[in-house]
Amino acid sequence: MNAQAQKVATPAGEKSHTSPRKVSGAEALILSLLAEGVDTIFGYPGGAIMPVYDSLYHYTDQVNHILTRHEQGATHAAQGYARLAKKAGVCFATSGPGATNLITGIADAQIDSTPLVCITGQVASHLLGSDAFQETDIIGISNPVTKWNFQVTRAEEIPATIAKAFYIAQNGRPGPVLIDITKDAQFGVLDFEYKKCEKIRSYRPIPQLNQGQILQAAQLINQAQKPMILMGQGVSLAEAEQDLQTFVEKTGIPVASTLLGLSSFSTHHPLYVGFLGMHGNYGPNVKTNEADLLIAVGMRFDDRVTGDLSRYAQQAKVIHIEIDPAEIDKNVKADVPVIGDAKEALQALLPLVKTRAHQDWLKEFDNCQKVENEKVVSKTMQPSTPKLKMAEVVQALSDQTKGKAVIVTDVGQHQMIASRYYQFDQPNSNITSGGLGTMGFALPAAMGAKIARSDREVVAIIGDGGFQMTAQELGTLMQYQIPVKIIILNNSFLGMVRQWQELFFDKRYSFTEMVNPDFVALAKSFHIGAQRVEQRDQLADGLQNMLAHQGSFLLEVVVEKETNVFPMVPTGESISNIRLE
Ligand SMILES: Cc1ncc(C[n+]2csc(CCOP(=O)(O)OP(=O)(O)O)c2C)c(N)n1
Repeated sequence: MNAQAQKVATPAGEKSHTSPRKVSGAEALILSLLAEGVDTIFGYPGGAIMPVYDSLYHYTDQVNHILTRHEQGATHAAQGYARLAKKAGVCFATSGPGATNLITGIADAQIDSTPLVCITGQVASHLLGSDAFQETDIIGISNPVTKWNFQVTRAEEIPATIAKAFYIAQNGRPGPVLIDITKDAQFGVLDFEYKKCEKIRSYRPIPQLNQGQILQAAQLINQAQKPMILMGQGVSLAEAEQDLQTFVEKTGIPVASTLLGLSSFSTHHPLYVGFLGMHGNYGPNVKTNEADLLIAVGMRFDDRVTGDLSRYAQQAKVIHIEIDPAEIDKNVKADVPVIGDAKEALQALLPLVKTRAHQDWLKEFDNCQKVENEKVVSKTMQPSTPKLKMAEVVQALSDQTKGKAVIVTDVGQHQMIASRYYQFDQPNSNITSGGLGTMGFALPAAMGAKIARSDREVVAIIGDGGFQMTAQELGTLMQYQIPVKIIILNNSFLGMVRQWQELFFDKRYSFTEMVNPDFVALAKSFHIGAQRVEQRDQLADGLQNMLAHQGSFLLEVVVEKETNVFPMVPTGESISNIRLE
């Protein structure tokens, strides 16, 4: 298809027209975003991006701008938005500290393949390199954590640069891009015309499937006696959930999920065998080291999943279905790489694979689950003390929301517990900071997710530590009346670090105990509904109140202070040495 000139949006009250017209660089940016279908921008203004904000003032009936309380909040909100909207999240920041405050979110988006288009203002071109007020080399700083970045110094470059930015962020393996625009480029004048980018000569985002690889993969699948599917976020990014289910049901192969893969396959499905990785389920971890075939779909063999690589699945053949060729053989050697889109690959494999059932092999997973139930789950779910445990809270939430809420987790023990105990029953329901493990992610990300999908219940599950990293975003929830539900699992500790101190540092709790504010009073000061639950018999009602509440609501649940998340693969260990207690 040929690139088409896009219809040009105009400020409220003016007639629309499609022919080129003279606009400022700042207005060209807004028009370009509108041409890309952007409906929401998360951002924070400042001197070097003021012309852009001034243009935005005239377009507020066509695009929604959310003023977050910190630029990091803007990036995480844009990430949450992108994950649920299935398109790039957009954020704005000024130069210098505004731009550097974006970096954590950008790095997070890069490692978790989230499409973002970040726009930063920059000092005027003649000041570049002079240590001008609020000048920072954001191109240099963001270089290692962006899929692409570019500095615009001339107004005329803006439409084509933005078109390229969206194309790169959203195609192939998605990721963040950063466009830095000097103040003179924002003030400059150009004839505005917008053409969407549909191709870049040197970049082929979706590699073409190789039929030979597909045939080889099908052959291995048909011969395998103990095959396992390791599903990652690539399934959701390719919107291949249904294709995976069809493939699984035909081949009878058990499916395990990485942290970011969760919710792409129903946890209630009989062929779902659990969560992989350091705090994953017992069965899928140990059985990885017994399987004769691993079919990795859109996952990258992260070290949290593989444990000691030299003892990882040495006995297994590996089929790696992956869109990014750089992931092939990076950590685990693929016997058969299938480079391409997960949906296309699964569809190509489907007619070539035999209908099978792996009853004996599945029974082994059932047996592992029994061991895990006895050693871990039952102790957690039938606690011997009056103190609430995180897992009970997550289980009760799972029951009350029937596994259909969007769960946004922060980082720590609560994240692992939520991932283990929430029973996802609907795709696209899990948003977390996986690769970077960024505390402070969940509150703003939940905000963005709710804006993207107001029809879905969005529940953020956060530790008392992580909550305080971006708690100021309660102000954003208040200002824009975004009805996000927040559960703080308060153990008055940086729980996950405390767990490591207990297990590996002889209980030297060095700076992990926290004295916390009154979270309920804090939420109320932002006019957000709130309640504290301390007793088991208050939990069900507390959750019900939270879910029934019309606006945003913060439920603080005081949980056992010193509790550990098991199973656990100690760092550097083989996944076969997973500890149950
Ligand atoms: C920005 C950032 N700083 C430090 C860490 C290291 N870290 C990982 S988990 C954790 C503790 C989290 O504590 P809390 O938020 O209270 O959650 P809990 O583990 O108690 O559920 C820390 C400090 C991190 N992941 N991110």
